[in-house]
Amino acid sequence: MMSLESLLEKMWVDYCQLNPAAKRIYDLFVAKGETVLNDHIALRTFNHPRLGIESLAKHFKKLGYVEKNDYVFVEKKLYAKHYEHPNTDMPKIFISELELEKVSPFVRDTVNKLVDQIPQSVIDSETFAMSGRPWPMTYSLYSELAKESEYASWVAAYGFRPNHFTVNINKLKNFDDITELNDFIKANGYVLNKSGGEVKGTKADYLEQSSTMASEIPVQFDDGTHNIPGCYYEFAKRYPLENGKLYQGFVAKSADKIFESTNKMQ
Ligand code: OOG
Ligand code: NI
Repeated sequence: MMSLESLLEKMWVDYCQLNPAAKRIYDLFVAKGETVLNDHIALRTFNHPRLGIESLAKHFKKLGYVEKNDYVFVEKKLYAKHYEHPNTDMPKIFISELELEKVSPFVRDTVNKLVDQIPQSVIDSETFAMSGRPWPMTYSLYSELAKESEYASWVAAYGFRPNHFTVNINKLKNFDDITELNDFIKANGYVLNKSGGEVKGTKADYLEQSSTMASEIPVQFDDGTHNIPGCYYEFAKRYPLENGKLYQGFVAKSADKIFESTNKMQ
């Protein structure tokens, strides 16, 4: 079995290759003398019986991760859970799924047909979380899905791979304040997600978050190569609970806005 460290490293390499902008931001922190640690990594899927959250989570559970809280996103028709590792230096894993019983028959039927094409061996492989798109996809079908659910279209186009990595601000030396970090990111030419304000959450929520808007990257479809939003980079600062320990959960009303970081920029 692959070690957790090598799986996370493979996921990071896949993410950087696909999203050069995220890697450039990481390099900006390194150039400032930072050691960048990840607060969490996020994955997306559909709640199809073969593919729900558990199909991704099972690989992380084998490597020691434990299920913690769950989150509901009524309007976006999403449900999510987060997982923690006993070694608190390891990033948390946040896995969401689109609730197929709540979407239109078009999206549901399309997704069911896609899922029928995945061999079980891919789902059961220890590298499933970075295995990419296991089905054929056209840009026109991608665009139709995006009209109803940007989330559905993102998973249809990219398949299974990290949606984002998240810089743990608490472990940075040069940035204490999330707005200072945001200014640094913007000064270097990157666009932040402004939905609900650039900083999502407050100290009273024990979690402040911000994220870049995913830049468009070329994706090969069966009807040609098209630029579509890829992955984004997130920044998270955690605050201590009354017991002195840093809050480790997520904040649904903030996450709801963070999801929009892969929307097409207007
Ligand atoms: C996940 C969005 C939520 C967070 O940290 O609250 C999130 C996604 O875009 O897949 O990552
Ligand atoms: Ni996140």
